[in-house]
Amino acid sequence: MNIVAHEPQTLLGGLSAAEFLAKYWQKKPLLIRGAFVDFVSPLSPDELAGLACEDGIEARLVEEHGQDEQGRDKPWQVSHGPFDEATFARLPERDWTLLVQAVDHYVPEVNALLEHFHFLPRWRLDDIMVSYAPPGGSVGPHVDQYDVFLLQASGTRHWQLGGKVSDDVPIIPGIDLRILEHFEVQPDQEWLLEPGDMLYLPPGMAHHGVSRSTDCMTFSVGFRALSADESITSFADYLGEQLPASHRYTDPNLAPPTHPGEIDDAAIARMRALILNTLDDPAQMLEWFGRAMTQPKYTDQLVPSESPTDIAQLVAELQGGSVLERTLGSRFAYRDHGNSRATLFVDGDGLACDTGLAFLLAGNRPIDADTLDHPGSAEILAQLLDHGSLGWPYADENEDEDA
Ligand SMILES: [Mn+2]
Repeated sequence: MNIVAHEPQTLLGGLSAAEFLAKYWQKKPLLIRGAFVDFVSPLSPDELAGLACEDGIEARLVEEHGQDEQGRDKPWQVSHGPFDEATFARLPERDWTLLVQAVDHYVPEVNALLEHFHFLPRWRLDDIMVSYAPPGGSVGPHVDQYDVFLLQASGTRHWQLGGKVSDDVPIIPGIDLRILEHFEVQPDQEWLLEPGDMLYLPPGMAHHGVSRSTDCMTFSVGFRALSADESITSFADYLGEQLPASHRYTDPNLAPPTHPGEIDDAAIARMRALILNTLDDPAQMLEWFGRAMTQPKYTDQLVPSESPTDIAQLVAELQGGSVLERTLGSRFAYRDHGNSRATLFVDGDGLACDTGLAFLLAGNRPIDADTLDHPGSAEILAQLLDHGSLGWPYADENEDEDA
C-alpha cells in the first residue's frame, strides 16, 4: 500500500491537532490540499462494485434522471444492494453514484486509514463510506448530521458548500434521500479535489459534490454522535434493567389535596426528583456510555466462535509466536479506574480488567505473547475470541498464498 504514515500536522494541512480541534472541529469546514501525499487508492472502482454485489454489505445506487420500478421518470432514484453485474451493465456513462457503507469493515487497507485519525477519540469514528461516480455523478446537495472528512481517493470531484442550514430546511419530497430544495453556494466555497486532498465538514453544513472524472472515488470518514433522543432512551433502558421494582414514586409527606383530581406542584417535584436522581449516576452512565459507543455498526460482522476457547491452548499459540487480530469493525474503548483496574468496552459489552491490558487492546499494538504479562489477560482474550471481537489471522494467510 502506498500510504506513508502521517503526523496530524501533515494530515491537517500544517495545523496541530489542538489547533484543528480549537478552530475547526464541529465549527467550520477545512480544505486540506495534499493531506495524503502521493495518495493511491487502496481500492479500485471494480473492487467497490464487487463489494456492492455481496450479501450483507450496505450499498446504494443513486441515479439522477432515473426511473422507478414502474418505468416513470424521477429526478432522483435510489436503489439498494446487493446489486449484480446486470445492474452495472445497464448504467449510463454519467450522472450516477454508487455508495458502499463501512468499507473499512471489509478491506484491511481501507481500515488502516483510520490510524491517521488518532487525533480524535477512536470511539467517535463510525465508518468509512466509499463512493464511486462517473462524470456528473452526485447524491445531490444535502446536509449530514455528522462530522465527516471527505478524502478524494482517485479522480476529481467538485465540491460546493452552502453554509449551515437549520433542521427544518425544505427537502425534496418523495425520494429516499434528503436532497435540499434550495442550495446556494457560498462565496469562495467551491474547490476541485484531487487525489490526496481532503475536506472536513462539521455537522449541519450544506454540501454538494459532483464527479468530474471517470474514476472519481471519495472516502467519507464519518463520525458517530448519539442524539439526545437515542441517549435518553438507551440509557434509561440500560438503567431500567437493573432497577428494583420497589424503587418507585413515593409520597410519605403527602398533604391533604385541595381537590382530589388535582396534580399539584409537590407531585411533579417528587416525580422529577425520582427521575433525575435515578438518572444522575455517573458510574452507571459510564458503564452504559462505553457500551453504547462501542456498539458495532453491523452486529452480523461478529462471528462468535463455535466452541469456547481452551485457555491453555490460547496461551500456547501466543507463546508459539501467533498474534491475535482485532476483527475489522470491532470497537474497543476503556475507562481507567485507577489502581490498575479498568473497564474494557468491546462491541457493546463491558469487561473489568487490568488497565495495562485495556490500554493495549483498545490501541493498535499487536496482541502477541507479551500481552500475557498482564494479569488475567488469557481469560479476557478467550472471552473476546469467543465473542468474535478477536480472531487468529488464518484467513489472511490463505489470501497471501492465493496472491
Ligand atoms: Mn454528505
